[in-house]
Amino acid sequence: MTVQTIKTTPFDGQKPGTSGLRKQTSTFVEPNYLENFVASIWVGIGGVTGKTLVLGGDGRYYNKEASQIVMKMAAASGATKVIVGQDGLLSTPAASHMIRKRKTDGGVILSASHNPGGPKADFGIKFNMPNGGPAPESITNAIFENTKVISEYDILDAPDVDLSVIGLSKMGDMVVEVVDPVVDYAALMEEIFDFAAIKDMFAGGFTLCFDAMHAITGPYATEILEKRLSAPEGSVINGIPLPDFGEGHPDPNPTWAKPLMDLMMGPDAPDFGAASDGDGDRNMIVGKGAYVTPSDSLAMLAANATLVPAYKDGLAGIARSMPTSGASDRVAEALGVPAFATPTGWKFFGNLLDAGKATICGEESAGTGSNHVREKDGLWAVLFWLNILAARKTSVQDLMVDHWSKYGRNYYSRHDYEAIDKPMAEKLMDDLRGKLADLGGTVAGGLTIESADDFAYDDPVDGSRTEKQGIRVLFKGGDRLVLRLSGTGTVGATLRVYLEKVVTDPNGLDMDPQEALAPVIAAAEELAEISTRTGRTAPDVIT
Ligand code: VG1
Ligand code: CO
Repeated sequence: MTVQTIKTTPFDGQKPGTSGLRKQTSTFVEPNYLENFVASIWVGIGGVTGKTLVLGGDGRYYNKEASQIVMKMAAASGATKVIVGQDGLLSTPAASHMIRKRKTDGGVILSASHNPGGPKADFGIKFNMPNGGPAPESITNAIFENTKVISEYDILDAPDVDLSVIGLSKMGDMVVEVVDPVVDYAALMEEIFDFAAIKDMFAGGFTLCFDAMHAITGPYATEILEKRLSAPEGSVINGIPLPDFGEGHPDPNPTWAKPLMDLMMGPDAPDFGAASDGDGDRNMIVGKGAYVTPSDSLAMLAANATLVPAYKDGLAGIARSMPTSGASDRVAEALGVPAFATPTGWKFFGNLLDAGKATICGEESAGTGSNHVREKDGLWAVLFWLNILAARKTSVQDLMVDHWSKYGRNYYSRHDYEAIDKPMAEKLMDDLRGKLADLGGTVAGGLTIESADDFAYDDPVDGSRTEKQGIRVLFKGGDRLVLRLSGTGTVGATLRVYLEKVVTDPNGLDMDPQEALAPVIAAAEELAEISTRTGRTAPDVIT
């Protein structure tokens, strides 16, 4: 087995986005495309000589082939060991846990998360640090810089390792340990939650439907919900991971998880519904006839956290991404703990978690997590909800109503305009940015603007500053509009418009969210001319 040094030339656009590098699969399979990026990861993290890495992916098309390439490149560059999930599988939270538990030097996750999979869809890769969290911008920038100048990379000329068999083998001098992807993660969940109480609730007839959307969470959900917690067999649907996710779009929101939404809003709804995304780090929570917005879910988990054994002593703080609604801020205030607002993407929560400043974090895009790992965690959120329902012996609907009556309600929605022309989208943002300074005191959609800015984040732990993280328009009375461009899309640009209205009047807690938000929606149109510029009459996705 010899190390081959392969000559290569840079590819344009290998800049990691919100969560790693995501491109169309057809791009990733081009000769040297993945290899250039992997070699640049090695450079960005200061080399892999003597290091132990975790490797796993969400099972999408090209996962297996890419796993072999990553291992051969790690071996060629002197890595000591790679711990890899059986068949190359690991959910993102399980990978984060594995990195931490085994005290490794980080890990490579092969996933494009909620983006569809298959030869005609998307693929992705990201690096997580020894703390288990996504590489911060200092590292992703270093990786990107190397992709621009790369001229060669090393790869071992070796046969593939059989990833279907659990156990130890070697690739050159490097040890390959194939591990069960589920066991350690399931054990961690048992440590965090009151499994006995949840099990009793199922024994008492509580029903659930978990839609794994043919993505990575299936094996985890089946093991934990059906086997360990004795939820009735069949509670997990679409539980077998498929390379193309059954041609679905594994994004757990009311648009893409429509069959589950229809079930939950219909006469035969079980007590609880949930779905997860491609790589298992997101969650959608639905009660019987009651959809929980992710921003509300974060607030409700935080407000009830002491019912969960792992958080019984309370929370150090609550962190949310800036576009996420302020519902959790009011819980933090009531609990007397700090509230943080970070840019979109989980990489910004890591420092707060590591420093012990925050215990629970969440994003409006259906990501919630805690200091148990350094990623968002879909199944963890589901178990958190189940633990709360078991402890409070209540329904999702009643818990929501109770929460709003105590804290008020943040009506919230996100409107996405997908695959729009990129230069046009950038001009829309630039033009709006240019107007920000003059918006204070003016009226849009009948609402008076209090202030407007382009969000910049000063990390309270390492002092780094991240700019241009979304345009915020704050209206008098607390309503809010946020616009930003997605950093995970692979075709054109995706414009995300985040809408929020706060109501504390007890008589105003039962409105239809889109109706409640109508003035903010009108303001968005007036300020950013979305329909005129995009030519779209309606968003592609409404969450
Ligand atoms: C989206 C979400 C963001 C999330 C990111 C990765 O990013 O908005 O909240 O952290 O996806 O999630 P963007 O840049 O497209 O808005 V995952 O589960 O797709 O890795
Ligand atoms: Co994901």
